[in-house]
Amino acid sequence: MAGAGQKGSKHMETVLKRAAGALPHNTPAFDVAAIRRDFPILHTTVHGKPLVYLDNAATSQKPQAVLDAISRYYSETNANIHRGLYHLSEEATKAYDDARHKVMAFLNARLKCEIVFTRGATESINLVAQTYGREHVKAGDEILITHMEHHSNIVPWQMLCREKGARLRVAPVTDTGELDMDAFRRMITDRTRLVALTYVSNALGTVNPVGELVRIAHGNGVRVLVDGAQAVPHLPIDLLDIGCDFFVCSGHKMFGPTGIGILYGRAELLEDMPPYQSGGDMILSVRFDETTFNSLPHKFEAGTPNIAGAIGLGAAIDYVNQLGMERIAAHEAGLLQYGTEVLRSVKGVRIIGNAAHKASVLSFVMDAAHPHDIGQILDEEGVAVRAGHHCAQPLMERFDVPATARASLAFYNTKEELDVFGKALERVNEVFG
Ligand code: C6P
Repeated sequence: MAGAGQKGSKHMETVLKRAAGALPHNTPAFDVAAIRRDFPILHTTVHGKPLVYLDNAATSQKPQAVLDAISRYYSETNANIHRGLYHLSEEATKAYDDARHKVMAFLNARLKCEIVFTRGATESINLVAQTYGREHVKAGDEILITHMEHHSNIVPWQMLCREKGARLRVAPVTDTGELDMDAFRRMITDRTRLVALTYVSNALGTVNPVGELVRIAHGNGVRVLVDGAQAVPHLPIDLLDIGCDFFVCSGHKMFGPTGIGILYGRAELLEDMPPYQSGGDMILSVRFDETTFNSLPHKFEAGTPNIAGAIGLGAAIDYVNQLGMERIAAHEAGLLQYGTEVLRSVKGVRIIGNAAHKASVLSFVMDAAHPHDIGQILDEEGVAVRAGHHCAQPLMERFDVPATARASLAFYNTKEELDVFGKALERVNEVFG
C-alpha cells in the first residue's frame, strides 16, 4: 500500500502497519451492520431507493450518540461557559473542557492548551495565516503549498502573500496524483517561511507522507501546517509523531456537528502569536487604555464558542474511539480496493488519482457523461456523490478535467453499497452512451 515517497517515514510505517490489519488476533470483527444501526439517516430513502451515502468527504453522517449528546446538552446543561458561578454554567464549562481533552488525546497532542476550537478547518487556516503568517512572512519570503490543496489551503496564503509582497510556490503532483518529493525538496529555499500541505487530498485521495515532509521542512528550519481535514476520519493521527507545528481539521467530517473545528498549534508558537479575533473570553483584563489577553487556548476563542458543537465533537470522538481508528482504516482500505475494482469494471471510466497510498476517495470521469450528469443519474438511484471541482480547481486543471465525480467512503459503507454504485454507473452508460 505504501508509495515510494513514504519509505523511511516512521509515522507512515506506524499508520500502515496498523491499517494493514496488524491488530491483535483477538480483535472483534468490524460489525458494519451493527454500526449502521447507530446512524438514523442511513436508513432513509431517496427517490424511493435506500440511501447510499458516498459523499463523506463533503461531510460525514452523525451517529445517534452525537445527536443525543447535543440534545442532552441543550435540554439538561445549557448555560454559557467561563462566566457563571452557578451549577449549570460549571457543568457546561466542564463538558466543553472535557471535549478539548478528548480532542487532545485523539490527536495525541502534548497539551490541552494546544487545542483551539474554531468553526472548522477553513477558519483554523485563516487564523494561522492572519496571526502567525502576518507576523513572520515578509516581502520576498516564500510560502510553499502543493498542487493538491483545497482552496481553503490556497487562498488564505495567496492573500497573505499579496499583502506582504511574498511569493506563493506550488510543489507539483505526478500523473498518478502523488506529491513530487524531489521537487518539494528543491522548492524549500532559504526564503521559505512556511509549508502548508494536506495530509489527504479531498479530490484524489492521495495520502501524503506528512511525517517525512515535516522532517524535510524542519531540517531547513521551516514551520509546517498540515491540513488534516480528510485524514482524521480515516487514519489514526499521532501529532507527536508527525511533528508538525500546526494541524487543522473540521468536526463535521469526523462524525461530529458542523460549525466546530480544531486548530492544533505548538504551545510556544501559539503563545507568541497575536490574537485572531477580539472580544469577550479572550481577555484577562480590559481598561480603555490597555487589554491583557487570556492564556492559551482562550486567547484564540473570542466570544461565546460553539459549546454544543464541541460537546457533540467529543461524543463523536468517543464513538470512533470505541470502534478503533486502526480497525476503521483497515475496513476502509478493503472498501477502497473493492470500489476501485467496481469503477474499473465500468466501461469508459477513468480514475483521477491513482497514488499508491490512498484513503477513501474515488474520483473519476466517464467518456459517456459529464460529472454533473453522472451525479444526477446516481441521485435517481439513491446514490449520493459529489460532482464538481471539489474546491480544488488548480488540481482539476492539472489533470485537464473541468470536474470529476467523487465517491468518498466512511466506515459505515459496505461492499453491497458499492455494487449499487456500480450498477448506477452502468445506467449512466445506458442513458448517455
Ligand atoms: N472539503 C469536500 O467536499 P471546512 O469547509 O472548513 O469544513 O473544510 C475545508 C477543507 C479543508 N481542507 C480539505 C482537504 C477539505 O477537503 C476541506 C473541505 C469538502 O471536499 C468541502 S469543499
